[in-house]
Amino acid sequence: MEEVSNIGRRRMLATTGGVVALAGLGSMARANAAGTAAAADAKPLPPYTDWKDADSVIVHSANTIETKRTAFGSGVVTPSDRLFVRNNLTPPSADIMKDPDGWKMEVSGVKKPRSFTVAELKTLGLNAVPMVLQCSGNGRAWFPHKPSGTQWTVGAAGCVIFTGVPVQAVLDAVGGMEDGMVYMTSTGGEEIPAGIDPTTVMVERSVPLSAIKDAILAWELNGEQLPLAHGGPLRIIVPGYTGVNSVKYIKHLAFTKEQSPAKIQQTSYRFSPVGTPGGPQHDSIWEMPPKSWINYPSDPDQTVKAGQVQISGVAMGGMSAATKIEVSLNGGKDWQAAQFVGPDLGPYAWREFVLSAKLAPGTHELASRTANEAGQTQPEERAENNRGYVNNGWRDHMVKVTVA
Ligand SMILES: Nc1nc2c(c(=O)[nH]1)N[C@H]1C(S)=C(S)[C@@H](COP(=O)(O)O)O[C@H]1N2
Ligand SMILES: [Mo]
Repeated sequence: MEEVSNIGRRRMLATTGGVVALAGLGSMARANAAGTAAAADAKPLPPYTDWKDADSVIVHSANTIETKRTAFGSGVVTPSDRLFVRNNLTPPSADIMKDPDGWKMEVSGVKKPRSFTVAELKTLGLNAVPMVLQCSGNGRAWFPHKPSGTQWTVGAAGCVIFTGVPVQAVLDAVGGMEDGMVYMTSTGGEEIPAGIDPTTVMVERSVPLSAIKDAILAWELNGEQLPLAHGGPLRIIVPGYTGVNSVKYIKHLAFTKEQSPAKIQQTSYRFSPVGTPGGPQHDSIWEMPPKSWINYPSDPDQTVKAGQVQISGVAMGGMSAATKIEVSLNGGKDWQAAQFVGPDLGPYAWREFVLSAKLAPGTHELASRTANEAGQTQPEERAENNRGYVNNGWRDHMVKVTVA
C-alpha cells in the first residue's frame, strides 16, 4: 500500500510540474528498472492468478493486477494471461472450480423462480460477445486530486471474447420477469465474513433493464473455461458497461424494483463532485464513453528511432462502435485521420488503429482521440469526479516519446 501511495505522490508531483502524458507511468517504470529496492518491492502474482504472464502485468495488490501498456500485443483480442484482474474482496476458494458445470445460480423476480446449474444453462442458448472489459477506475492515476483506489493508468482494460447464454434466453425459460421490475441485479459468490453487515462488502450490482439486450451469462473466456480469476464458473457480462457491472461467480440473478442496497451500488461507483462522497443522488457508473490510447510507442524507457514509425493503439466506442480515430503528433494542436486495422469484432470490442508517420529526432507528444457511431467524442479533458472514474480524456492518455 505504502509503495502504491508513494508512486501516486511522485506521479502527482510530476503532473503538477507540467509533464503530463506519461509522467506517472514513466516514474513507475524507471523506479522498477533502476532500483533493486523497487525490484524487491515488485509483488508476486497471487496464487489464483499464477498462470498469468508476470512480465506483462503490474501487480498492484493481490486483488488488483494491471496489464502493462506495452503488453497489449498487436492482436485485437487481449490474451487471457495478460488481462487485468480486479477484485473488491477476496475471491472465493479455488474449490468452486472443481465442478464448474455444477455451479448453481438462482433466478428471482420472474414468473417461475428457480435455480439453474451451469450445465442446465448450457442447454438454453449460446452466444459469444467480443467486448472491452474495463474497470470504472481505469485512468484514475491521472486525476490531480489523487482519488483513493488503485492508481490504474491504461491497463485495467482488455478486449476479450466471453461465451455463454443470453440472459434473454434464461428469462424466456422462466416465463419472463414479474411485472413492474426496473433493474437486473446480480450477486457475486464471495463468502461474506461472519459478523459483518453483508451490504457493506457484498458485490451486488443493479443495471437498467435495457442492459439485458446483449447481456450473457458466461462460462468461457477467449475460447477456454472461464478461470476463477475472471469469475468462473459463471459470470454475468454486461457489454458496454464498466467492469464492476459484470459480476463474477454469479450466484443470484434477480429482476428487481429497486437498486441493490449494497454499498457498492448505493455509494460506491457514483459520479460525484470532487470532495463529495457518492450517494444514490449521483449517477451510477454504468455505460462506458468512447476512449482510445496509443500503445506504441509508449515505453518511456525506450528511444524510438527517427524515421517512419507505426504509431498504434486501441479505440473503443463504449455503447456503440468506434467509427473515427485521429492522431496528433504535436500534443493535440493538429490532428490527422489514423486507420483502423485488423478485424472488426463488433460494437463492444475495441479496434486497433495505426498511423504511419515520419518522426524527426526530438521529443513528440502523441495523442489519439476517437468517436463512436452515436456521435459521442472522446474529450480532451477527463470529467472530474471524486473517486476518479471513467477517465477518457485524451490529454491524460497522451504519450511523450523521445526520438533519436
Ligand atoms: N463477484 C465479483 N464480481 C466482480 C468484482 C468483484 O470483486 N467480485 N469486481 C468487479 C470489478 S470492479 C471489475 S473492474 C471486474 C474485473 O473483472 P476481471 O477481474 O475479470 O478483470 O469485475 C467486476 N466483478
Ligand atoms: Mo472495477
